[in-house]
Amino acid sequence: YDDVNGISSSFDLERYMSRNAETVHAALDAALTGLECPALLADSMRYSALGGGKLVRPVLSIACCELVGGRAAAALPVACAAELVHAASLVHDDMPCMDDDALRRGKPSCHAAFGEHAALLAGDALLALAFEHVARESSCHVGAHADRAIRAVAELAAAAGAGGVAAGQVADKASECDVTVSLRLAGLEYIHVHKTARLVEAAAVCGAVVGGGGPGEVERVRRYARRVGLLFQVVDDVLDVTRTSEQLGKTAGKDVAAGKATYPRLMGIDKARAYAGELLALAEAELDGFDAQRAAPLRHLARFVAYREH
Ligand code: GRG
Repeated sequence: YDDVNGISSSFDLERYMSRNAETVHAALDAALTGLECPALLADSMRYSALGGGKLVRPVLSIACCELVGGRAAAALPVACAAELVHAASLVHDDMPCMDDDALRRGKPSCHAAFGEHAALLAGDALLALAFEHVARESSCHVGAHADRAIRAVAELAAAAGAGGVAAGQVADKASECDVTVSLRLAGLEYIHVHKTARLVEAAAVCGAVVGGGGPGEVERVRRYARRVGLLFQVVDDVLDVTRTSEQLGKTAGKDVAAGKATYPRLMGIDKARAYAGELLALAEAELDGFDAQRAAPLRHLARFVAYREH
């Protein structure tokens, strides 16, 4: 351990991510196997939920469960549920009535591959499956903590709905047509906190809850994850600018090209970078009271989000 931050320099984040992502992928695959529904619905759901996402939210659930002393296996149902909500939101986000994207993760988006009706319903069904999965998995094991599962379902539902992702998306869409909203920093922050950070936060909180974390621990996990979620977006905006100028405007970042509000646009690139640094420091500070070894994955994850180059 380096004695400044109490963090192992030998910790291998890539290995930790890929090992846990593999476990999550297998569990998601199982949850999406044997669905009793028309093949079009089952296929479009599987295509969208198993289609090569990085599985950051589920790995975060597992890391937060382990942070508070829980076993990784206890976090698997909520980890899968967080990814299912995320997948549902991406399917709907790509639809013609939203962002109208033909590509997702380098492949045809769900509506491009299966048609609009199927995509709308695949999103609906993935969202419903998220909650069914947690409820079902938590009621079928001896010694399962139903109280924790109920708290996790409430947390995830709050993050997906009117207090989270859906609200963020409505605000984002409104800002596209309303110049005054799109130019205000508070408006931009509202969009990212709700649209992106809230689900990252819920994934982390659910992990800590099912891991048996106490109220204080869960709150520190919440603040850590909210900051990392926002950090992800600030860094994304900064990278969009660097990528754009590197490529001399050849293929400008989508948001920049569309003239959307971004952190560098509203505060300048240097201040946006400084803000990212602040968010990283604040996120890491929330981990200070935890066991250094258990917190190592989360420290490395926050730094990875901050320092990634694409
Ligand atoms: C169905 C819950 C629900 C909501 C509908 C369409 C909509 C309302 C919300 C859109 C939410 C959205 C697209 C947020 C952006 C999230 C984001 C940062 C995506 C990129 O996340 P990564 O990098 O993606 O984790 P991968 O591909 O790795 O999964």
